[in-house]
Order: sequence, then C-alpha cells, then structure tokens
Amino acid sequence: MLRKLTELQLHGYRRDGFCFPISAFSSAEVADRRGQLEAFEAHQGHPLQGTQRIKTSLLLRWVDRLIRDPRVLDPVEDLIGPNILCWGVHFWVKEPGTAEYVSWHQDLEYWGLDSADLVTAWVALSPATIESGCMRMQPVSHTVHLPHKEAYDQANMLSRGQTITEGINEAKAVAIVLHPGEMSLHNVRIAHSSGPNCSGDRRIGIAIRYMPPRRASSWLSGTAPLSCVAKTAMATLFANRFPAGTLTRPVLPFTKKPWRTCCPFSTKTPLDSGRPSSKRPRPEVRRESNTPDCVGEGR
Ligand SMILES: O=C(O)CCC(=O)C(=O)O
Repeated sequence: MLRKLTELQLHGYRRDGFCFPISAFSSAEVADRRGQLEAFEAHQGHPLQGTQRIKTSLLLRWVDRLIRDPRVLDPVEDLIGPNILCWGVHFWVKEPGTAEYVSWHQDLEYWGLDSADLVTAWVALSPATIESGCMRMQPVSHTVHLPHKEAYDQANMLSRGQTITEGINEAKAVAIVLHPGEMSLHNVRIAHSSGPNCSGDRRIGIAIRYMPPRRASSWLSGTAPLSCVAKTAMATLFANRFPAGTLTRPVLPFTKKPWRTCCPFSTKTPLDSGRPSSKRPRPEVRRESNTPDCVGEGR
C-alpha cells in the first residue's frame, strides 16, 4: 500500500523519472523554515555559501529534522522502501535577478555511485517558477546514459560545469513548478537543468538524496567508492525505519566526537580523508534522538 504517492505519481516516476508536485509543508511551516534560514544568514552576515550549502543538516538542526520528516520520507518510501539512508543534502539558492543556472546533467554521471536507486526530494522553500529558475526535467532520460562534458562556467552552479552534449530535447522538457512547501522527486539518472532567477524573490530549494542502505553497504565491501560515504560524512540512518539485523556492520562514518567537529565550519573534520581509519573512533549508527548541536541556530 502506498503511504503518500498516488498510483498515478508512482507510475509517472517510474515511467518519466520524476514526479511532482507533492505537498509536504503548510505555508506557515515553510515560512518558519525559511525564516530560520534567513535568520541564520543574517546572523553570519551573508547567505549560505560554499560548504554550508552541502551537509547543511550537520549545520542547522531544523534541516536535520526536515530530512527525517515523515511528510518527506513517506513518498520516498513509496519509491525505495522503508529502509532509507540519507546520502546528501544540498541547498540550491538563487538570489533574485541573478544569472546563475544549472546545465543539463545526470547526477549519476559524476557522483560515482553504483546504484540508480537514489531519489532526490527537492523541497521548495520559496516559489519555484519558470521565472525564478525552477528545475526542468527531460522525461524518460533516466533510462539512458547521456554523454557529458565539463564546461566550466562561473554562472553554472555545478562545480565542474557538467553538461550533457546530446540527447536533450528542450521542447519536451517539463518545468517543475512548485509552491513553497511542495516537493518533487527525481531519479538520480534523470537529465535536469534550471535557468537563472529572473524573479524578485530568492529561489530556495533543498535537495535531499535518499537511497536504500543496502546500496551503501556494498560500498563498504570495497566494490564501489566508499568515499561517497566517508568523504561527505553525510549519511544518516533512520533507526526507527531500519529493521534490526538488516546491516551486518555499521555503515556510517559518524564518530563519537561531538557533532560540531563534523560541521562545515570546523577546520578539523575527522572524516575528510576517505576510508575510516582504524585510529579513529569506531563509526556508530546514529539514533533518532541524537540530533546535532548546531552552530548559530535559534532553537
Ligand atoms: O535546484 C536546481 O536548480 C538544480 C538541482 C539539482 O541539480 C539537483 O538537485 O540535482
């Protein structure tokens, strides 16, 4: 039985590689989350930048709560089952009237994963419209591997300017228009892009990457890049959704050191060198109640 998605949405996701809109948060809730983000930015004197845009659940407690919210997890569960590992969190913020864009790309092309089971929940904290530079998706492109090149460009929000060189039909692209509080779901292989923000408001989206943990355990056996987990220090187990005995050994790179040492502000990240070292504290599975002691957060 589906928890949240309709049969039509599930079918659409499987056929096209994405589905939307899925309502997750009320306007009051989303205004509150945006308020917390902007209070933090005001406190530090500038918008989220650089490494603050990734691993943000380690920085802001409300983001850590958001990535575990059943309203986000339930539709994800409909796609990948009840055992859910959060592999990454990425803030995509386009300031009003700026030229930043995202070129057509497939995430799987450059993330070094050996699984296409990864699904991104993209949660809108502000209006995602054609004018504000919402994402665009190429239906069915998750079924094929499209050629890419690296075309560095300062306005391109992708670090290496990864760009699909052929196979995109702009006329068939679907604009993922979302109200604040809604989200979309897309497959790690889907070809997607987004244009500049020509609106008068910020375009703020939180992309949360989820996958079944059995995929992560294959990395530990050395058959696929462990660095995807260990270097990013991102993975988060949802212990309450994780049946006992599913994992034979700990998957996560978390250490017993205080969370603060893992936060993007820290110069002493214990997890930045790939495989966990035997000299480091043993990784431990993170419990639901063990929320991070966040930097600069109001509550
Ligand atoms: O937010 C955007 O414009 C792009 C997002 C994206 O590329 C992603 O979530 O994979």
